[in-house]
Amino acid sequence: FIIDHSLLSNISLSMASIRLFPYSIIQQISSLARGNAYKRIYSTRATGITVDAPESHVRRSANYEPSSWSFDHIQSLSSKYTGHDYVARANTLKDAVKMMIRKAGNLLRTMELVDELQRLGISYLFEEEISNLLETIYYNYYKFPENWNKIDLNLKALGFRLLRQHGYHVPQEIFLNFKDKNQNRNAYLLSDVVEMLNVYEASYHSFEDESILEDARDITTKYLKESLEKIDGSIFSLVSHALEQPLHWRVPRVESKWFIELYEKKGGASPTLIELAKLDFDMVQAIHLEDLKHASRWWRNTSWDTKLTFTRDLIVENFLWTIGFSYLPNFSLGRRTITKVAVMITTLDDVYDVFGTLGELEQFTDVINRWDIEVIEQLPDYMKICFFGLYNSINDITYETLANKGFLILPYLKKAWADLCKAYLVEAQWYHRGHIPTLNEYLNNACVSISGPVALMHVHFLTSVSSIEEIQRCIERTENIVRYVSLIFRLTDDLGTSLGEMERGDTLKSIQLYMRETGATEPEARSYIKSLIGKTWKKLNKERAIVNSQSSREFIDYATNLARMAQFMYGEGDEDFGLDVIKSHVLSLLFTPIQGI
Ligand code: 0FV
Ligand code: MN
Ligand code: MN
Ligand code: MN
Ligand code: MN
Repeated sequence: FIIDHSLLSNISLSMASIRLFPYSIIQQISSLARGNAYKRIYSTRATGITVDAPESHVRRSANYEPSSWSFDHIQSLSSKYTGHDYVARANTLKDAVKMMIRKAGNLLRTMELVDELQRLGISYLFEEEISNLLETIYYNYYKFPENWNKIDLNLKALGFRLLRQHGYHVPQEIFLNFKDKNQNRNAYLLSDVVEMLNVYEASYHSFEDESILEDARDITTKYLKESLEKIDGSIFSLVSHALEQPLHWRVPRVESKWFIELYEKKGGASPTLIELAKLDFDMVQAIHLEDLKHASRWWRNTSWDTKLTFTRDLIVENFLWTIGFSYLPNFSLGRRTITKVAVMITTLDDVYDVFGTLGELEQFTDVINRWDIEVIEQLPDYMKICFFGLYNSINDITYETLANKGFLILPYLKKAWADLCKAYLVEAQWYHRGHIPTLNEYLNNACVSISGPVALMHVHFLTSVSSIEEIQRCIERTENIVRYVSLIFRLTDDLGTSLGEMERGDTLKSIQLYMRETGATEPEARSYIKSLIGKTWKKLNKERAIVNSQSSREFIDYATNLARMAQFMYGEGDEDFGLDVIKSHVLSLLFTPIQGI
């Protein structure tokens, strides 16, 4: 049992906070009655008093590591890839690529070019060209089944994926008979592997009831696994990368970094595309650094790192999440805001999971609900710091939106934060009272406590949509999307963090609950949770197709990216958030330009 002495000296968490709770006696009795193993001695250096603490007064510690990057280090970061010369060079290259798009010639080369631009992370520079192209291609080849015989399987697959990505409906029947034709395929011609790879990637855009695509996924997965023995070079890298995780599940910025390096090594790549992709990567990274520095100054101003030392100090890691939502230059305010949001989420989460006593948490939740600065007097000092910091930051965000866009978002934000804290409290009550929920009961609450809904509520107001009526409509229509994304987020978080959480003491998470309910072993439970993630992706795909309106597209893409980012941050689910793996991603995505310093 570890007491954080630095906290005790920073904010005087005296015995007064314990005396505030008249019902602590009752809890002491009930915890004794349960023979509670968590009863510990609670001693404060500040007062030197030692008391026999009831369960609810045991302050746990997560023993989080200190931040890997100091404030001064973050503020000292800079990139040379800014300024007129780089912009001018990028513009010249952009014109050259526009010419390439116009002159691509045949359908296959055109589609491959669109795919490459996307994977290189520069398709956003050619949005209009690409959307015109896809529209023409859709009406000429994919919309009408009588035209399907004009294109071969590889083209069907490539087009199917690109068109579904962009919100066009191409039915699964375009792959009718695929299964029969591929029963005995055993040649490993390069063109075959490419074709099977494209069908494989297409199959991840399926909805729940699309069995043709389901079969296509099984067949291509098997084929590609076997092909690994027979292929090498860049096609080997492409196939093994795809088998690790399909393109549809990958975080765009991370994928681009990987793909640019592969594309350069691959023979026959366009030097213009390579140069533009690298230059753009580095120029965009320069923008990210400024966003990070901004967020880090906010973090310094909250003083939370010194006042609330029990919490995670993860400003850089939290910033990395926001690059997952969107890396585009026009999402700067979004990254700055979401970094603050993510920091406040992780801090509140630690208050509820690790540091707060149940009585304190009930009071805190009440204050959040009332959203009233007048009533914080009753809170312990560390919670005053916490609530006041949150209150100020949310008001700042609200004010910024009011001044720039002319509408008042406070009611939406207040509700989203209150819902989050209510869900946190439910988990704290389960834990402290020893209640074990059913998996379903848990998931209903855990889809909120994972913070997807609150983060995405903020994102609604950070897109380029400037009409409050349209945003309002988007909020209503994307409720299911938010729910599915949050479920994927929750399940991947549980795969990645629940072992540490069980050691520290926490409510049982999805894996442990599934094991309890079914008698499954841990590996079985993990594989069940992974299958649930796959199923949820299909629901999400369907919902993306249903909601499909121009003004919600941006939000839907950011939301989908949150699911992707969760899968990226937690890896295969055996690593913990904030560890060395993430450190290496920070260095590679954030601190190191592709073309060198
Ligand atoms: C989860 O932590 C956590 F803090 C996340 C996912 C932070 C990032 C948030 C956003 C980018 C919006 P933890 O595993 O402690 O959460 P639970 O809910 O399991 O306590
Ligand atoms: Mn929690
Ligand atoms: Mn937690
Ligand atoms: Mn927890
Ligand atoms: Mn967790």
